[in-house]
Amino acid sequence: MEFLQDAPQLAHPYRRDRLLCSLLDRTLPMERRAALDIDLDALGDYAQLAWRRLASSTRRKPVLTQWDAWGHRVDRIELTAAWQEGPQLTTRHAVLAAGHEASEYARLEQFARVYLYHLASEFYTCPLAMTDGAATALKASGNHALIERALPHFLSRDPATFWLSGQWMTENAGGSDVGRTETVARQDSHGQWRLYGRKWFSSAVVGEAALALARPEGAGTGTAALALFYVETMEGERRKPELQIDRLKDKLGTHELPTAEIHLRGLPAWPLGELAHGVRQVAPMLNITRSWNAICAVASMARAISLARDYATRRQAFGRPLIEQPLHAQTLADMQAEFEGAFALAFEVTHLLGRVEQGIAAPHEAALLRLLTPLAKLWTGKLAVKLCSEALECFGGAGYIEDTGLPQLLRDAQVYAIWEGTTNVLSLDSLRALGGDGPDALRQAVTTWLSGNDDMHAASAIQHVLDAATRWLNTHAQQRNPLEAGARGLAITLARCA
Ligand code: MFK
Ligand code: FAD
Repeated sequence: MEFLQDAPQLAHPYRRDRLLCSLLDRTLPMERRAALDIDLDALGDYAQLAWRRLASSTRRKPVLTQWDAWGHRVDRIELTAAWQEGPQLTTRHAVLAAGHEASEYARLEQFARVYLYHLASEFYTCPLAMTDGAATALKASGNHALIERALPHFLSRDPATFWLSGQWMTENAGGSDVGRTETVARQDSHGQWRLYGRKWFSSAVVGEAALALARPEGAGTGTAALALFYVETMEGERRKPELQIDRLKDKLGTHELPTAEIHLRGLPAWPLGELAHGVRQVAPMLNITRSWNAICAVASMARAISLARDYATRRQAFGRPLIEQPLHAQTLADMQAEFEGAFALAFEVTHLLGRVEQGIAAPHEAALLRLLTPLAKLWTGKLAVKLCSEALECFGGAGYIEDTGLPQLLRDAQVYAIWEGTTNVLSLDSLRALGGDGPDALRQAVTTWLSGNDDMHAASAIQHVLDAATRWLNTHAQQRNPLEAGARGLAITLARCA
């Protein structure tokens, strides 16, 4: 009989995830832990089902139809099955709404759901992240009319009323440097603001709303002159004619996610707050989507390692299963160690976020959250690519073959480091955060951690890194160029240390 290799099987992503289960067991009060179990179990089941479905599916890209047979502009997008199931699953298991409950654990519990749902969702988590960010930015704006209008949709637990929001920032002239935004906001004769311009990347183009940066007509140049607007995209069942989808991007990965180039031709818009400092107003959104990015990057690592570990028990080489080859086992162990550090950091951010949002965090925890958010995003983004690449190699040639479903892991992982602020931009953002109480906050966190921990060796190593970082920051405080040139090295060091 000819030899046939067993395919890797996906262990239950929730019940077999030692890290997630032990984090939740030791952090959550018993009743909350028990209540959460049902959703996590169901999302884990869905993830397993989606992995099996991957093997038999054919079409993996959304399709845009711009015109109907009679010449009407329709801009209709057909979505993949997972995307069509997205609103049902999200609302049934409160993937988004749970994060806005009044509990310090709300964010941790929400992100446990996100972690399990992400890969099965085929990056439906991308617009979910932006919707969560929009809800958070709206709350921070204190704009009661918009809060009453949009939040019941964004946080809905009913698919019939659930809305997605986009985040329209990037333009041709600048994605990192949004101060170069060319989109103009102009008031019509009725005093209604309308947006005119082109947004170069819009990932939730099927959403019902968006937050968009635009320059009020006559305002000056640069970042501070930008305003932040809320827009709606649909008129009943039809897309508003003032929003045109030019085309869907042909991307390296995230194929199921419809990322579009769009034109705004007078789309009605409402300012969230003052008609300036739009980036300051959108910052709460950025920090939320960056937390999602970190958790989703960690979810990609978990998937890659889980499959590689399983395969190592099924594949034989040189007379024994790969898992019994010392060097292969060591390779997997090294991957696991890096993954566990990233997991701990990303989930620490979500726990801090919950405490800060509920107003129960100590001041040093708020400063710590501000610093750890970019660090977690930038470090997990890079690590996901490295670990997914390593995991593919664990399958040998099979890891390079499309219909194993494995190459997609690597292609998709590449996006984590690019969107929501590239590694460099986030390294510079960490400098922004370090300019405040960042170093002291880290130091205080270490002291607090030490009081419940007797690992003196780790503590002194961390203190040593913090001392070196503080000395370096002080030395270069007045020299912007060397400070920026070293920002990535500093950020990665601090992230690993954290
Ligand atoms: C599946 C995983 C889920 C992920 C989904 C993601 C979907 C993808 C969607 C996108 O990619 S959306 C586009 C994301 N774009 C970016 O992230 C932009 C990247 N560029 C930056 O982050 C720049 O640093 C930034 C545009 C924010 C600012 O650059 P500037 O022009 O140099 O502005 P400036 O003057 O430094 O900052 C303006 C204000 O914002 C300042 O406050 P003040 O007005 O009070 O002085 C800053 O302190 C504040 N700020 C900036 N970043 C902040 C922040 N405040 C809090 N937190 C931050 N992170
Ligand atoms: P640039 O800003 O031109 O950056 C080019 C390079 O220069 C990068 O390596 C960057 O790190 C580096 N760089 C820039 N400034 C500095 C500096 N000061 N110091 C050192 N290095 C620097 N955007 C949205 O608004 N909404 C969306 O829905 C959305 N969806 C996306 C979906 C996908 C799949 C992708 C790939 C992108 C999406 N984006 C979206 C855009 C994304 O946020 C931007 O591509 C990203 O912020 C980078 O901007 P840019 O492409 O203009 O690159």
